[in-house]
Amino acid sequence: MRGVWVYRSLFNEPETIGDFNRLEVWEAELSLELTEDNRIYGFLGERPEEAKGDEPYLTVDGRVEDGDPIRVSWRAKGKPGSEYDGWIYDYVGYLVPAWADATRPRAVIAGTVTRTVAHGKAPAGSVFSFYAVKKDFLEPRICIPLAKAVIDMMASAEHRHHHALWHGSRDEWAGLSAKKRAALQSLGWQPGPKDTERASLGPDRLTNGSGEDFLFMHRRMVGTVRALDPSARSWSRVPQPTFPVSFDAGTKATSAGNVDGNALPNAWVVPGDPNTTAWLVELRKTSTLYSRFTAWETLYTDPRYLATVSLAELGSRIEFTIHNWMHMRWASMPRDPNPDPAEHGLPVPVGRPPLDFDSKWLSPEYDYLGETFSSHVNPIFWRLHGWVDDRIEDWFRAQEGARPGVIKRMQIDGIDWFEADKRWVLVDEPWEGPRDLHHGHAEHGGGHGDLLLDVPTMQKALSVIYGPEPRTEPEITAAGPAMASSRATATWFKRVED
Ligand SMILES: [Cu+2]
Repeated sequence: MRGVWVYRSLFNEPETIGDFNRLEVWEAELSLELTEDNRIYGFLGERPEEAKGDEPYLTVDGRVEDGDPIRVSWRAKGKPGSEYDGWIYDYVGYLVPAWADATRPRAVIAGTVTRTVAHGKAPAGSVFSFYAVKKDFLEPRICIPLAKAVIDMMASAEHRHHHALWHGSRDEWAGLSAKKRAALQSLGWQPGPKDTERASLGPDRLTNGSGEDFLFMHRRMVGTVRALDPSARSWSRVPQPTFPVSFDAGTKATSAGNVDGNALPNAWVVPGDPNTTAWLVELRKTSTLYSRFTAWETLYTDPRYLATVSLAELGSRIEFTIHNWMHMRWASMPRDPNPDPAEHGLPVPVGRPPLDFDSKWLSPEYDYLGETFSSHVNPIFWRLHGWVDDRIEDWFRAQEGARPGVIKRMQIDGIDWFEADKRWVLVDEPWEGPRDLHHGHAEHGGGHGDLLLDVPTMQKALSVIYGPEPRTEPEITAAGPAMASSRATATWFKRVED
């Protein structure tokens, strides 16, 4: 029920009239929000190109009742002081059944409406039919787009493969066989220095420095994007729920459904995976926002807590709690980016298979927040990672308060960072991926080379991680869409209890 609908009401005309225009009563925008106790509320009104703030509309208040079909009823009342003042209409509708074989299912409410109170020459007791058709979720890429330079860079094959492989290598390392580890090492894609790798999900994840890798690598990404697009700003706080439409002065029709860019997309069903499906629902509840997200945010901004943890522990805890949960709360169901109109936009509820390297997935509209190949193409990623990055300075201030002068600032490869001291900062060279030691930038010093972003090599490394066991030698098979992986959701941001 959540979302924006096109509402259409029709006369109950019993004779054939041959002209559908004569059946029209009203076409308007219906917006609905659903609470956890099945109350619905919202607006019904005509949406101007740009609201002046004095438009009439009706406010909607009602209930959803479970059943087959689902029943929905509401009363709409005209806005006081407007030309709809005093209007009262009552509605009963049903969510029409879905066809199992429908290729492009769309939610529709069909029902009946009555004028409960007369207004003007319109008598009470008139009855009309209506149906409402659900609009697509207004994606952040449309309502709060990133600068073209950012999209071009982040949607490139190099950056997509780098982000996917960087996360995949450290997330999967602890569970890889010796052969797979050797194969990744031979490609230079082990997470961290060879033989002292830093797995992000191993038993020592809070103390091995992987959390510093997480904060450092994303600090560079955030800096790169802000240099290209200064409007890519942080969430200063985890966004509170807001109503997805507004009739306030200046509100543009193009923002209806996602007024501030932070609107929550609906959950979806992941076939064969009831746990993930339930998690997607749970994540979107306001009660989960207040219990989980707010509790984490309070902890990770509390100087008393921040003064007690190493940067590595903080990074790892943030990564696998609020960070992963923010990714999945704001993720909207992935859709096929295939330019062929027959395929384009079809639901892909399990997302891109991790070894499907078809060029269609490079399309800028493939910006699914739930996997690392695509999340950083989504505008929400930069708000979310801005929030994560701001915790680094909170941590530094808390450390300064508790033990002034102990943590020393320094730059590493052009990134503002901290000197390793084996207690509060564990790693002196955070891991970003393999580097070309022969072609370093002199100004970065320290003999650090450029990051190696060779796509065929990165595809081989991803095939090691997500593909079948290598045979005897660390010899790699060519990657490609034909190489089916059994790990359909391996690259999703995970639920890790902490
Ligand atoms: Cu990332």
